[in-house]
Amino acid sequence: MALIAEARNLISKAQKVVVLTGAGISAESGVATFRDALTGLWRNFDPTKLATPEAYLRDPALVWGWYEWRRQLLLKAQPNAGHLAVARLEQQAPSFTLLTQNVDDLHERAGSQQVAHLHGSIFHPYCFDCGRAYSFTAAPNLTKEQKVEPPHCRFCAGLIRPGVVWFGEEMPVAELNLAYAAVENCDVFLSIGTSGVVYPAAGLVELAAQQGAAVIHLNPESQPIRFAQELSLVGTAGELLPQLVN
Ligand code: BJW
Ligand code: ZN
Repeated sequence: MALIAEARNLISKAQKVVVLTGAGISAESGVATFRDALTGLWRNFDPTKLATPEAYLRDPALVWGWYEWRRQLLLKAQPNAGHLAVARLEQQAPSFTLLTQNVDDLHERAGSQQVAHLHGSIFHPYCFDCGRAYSFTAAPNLTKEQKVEPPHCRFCAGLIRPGVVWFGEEMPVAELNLAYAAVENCDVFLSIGTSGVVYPAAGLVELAAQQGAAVIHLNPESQPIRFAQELSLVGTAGELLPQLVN
């Protein structure tokens, strides 16, 4: 059986489906993937070096400017056929959990009802000191590599920070628990557009395979096969997902 037909068959028979998405699902919406950003407009900066609490405290205006610029791009981006297919799958599967590593809101805008954001949201900044949420007022209007002074908290004057999970920071407990519970007894685990290098999210694939789920990767780069029931579909999310979901 062709791999795509095999994957369709596994998904249509599954009682419980878990989907894990990474930056690749938003690539066809014009959003640079995390590691592709190394060659993008902020090419003079390594994203893995900007996405840490230490980097932010060292140069808040640089890091806040990077997030403001990305927020500006996201406000103009639209969900693509991949996000739409994931939203349809949520309606079709008897039990469904969507876990995303993405800090964008394109799944929600495509119609997904329940989205667990493992790495937080670029649209929900909060105070570094007291933890209170901060509300944006207007969309930024930035050119590339522009520093922007971050706002301060109106309650305690602390520095406002992006609402994302940086390297060395703990993932939100509720989302992580939901992820582990969903993976524990799923039949199919669909991993879409992620390089699978960032933990603990990357470890969910192994957990799913170890408890007997079929693992399906969807990525333009062929993924190594490590488990008995593991398929690697090579192609983009926007091309392949509509073929997997009616
Ligand atoms: C397409 C496509 C198309 C292209 N269609 N596909 C165990 C082992 C080793 C290290 C660790 C470990 N446990 C923890 C660590 C340390 C660290 C880590 O994992 N480091 C590794 C890099 C080595 N992890 C952490 O620090 C985590 N925290 C933690 O563990 O805390 C423990 C703790 C406990 C108690 C107290 C305190 C702490 C936190 C990790 C947070 C990650 N955050 C980021 C930044 C978010 C904010 C932002 O966006 O700026 O999240 S990093 C970045 O990577 C971002 C992403 O969500 C994440 C994953 O990237 P993703 O989505 O896979 O994107 P890319 O770009 O890597 O890949 C894109 C893929 O798409 C590619 O495969 C393309 O081929 C594909 N693609 N076009 C489909 N059209
Ligand atoms: Zn505060």
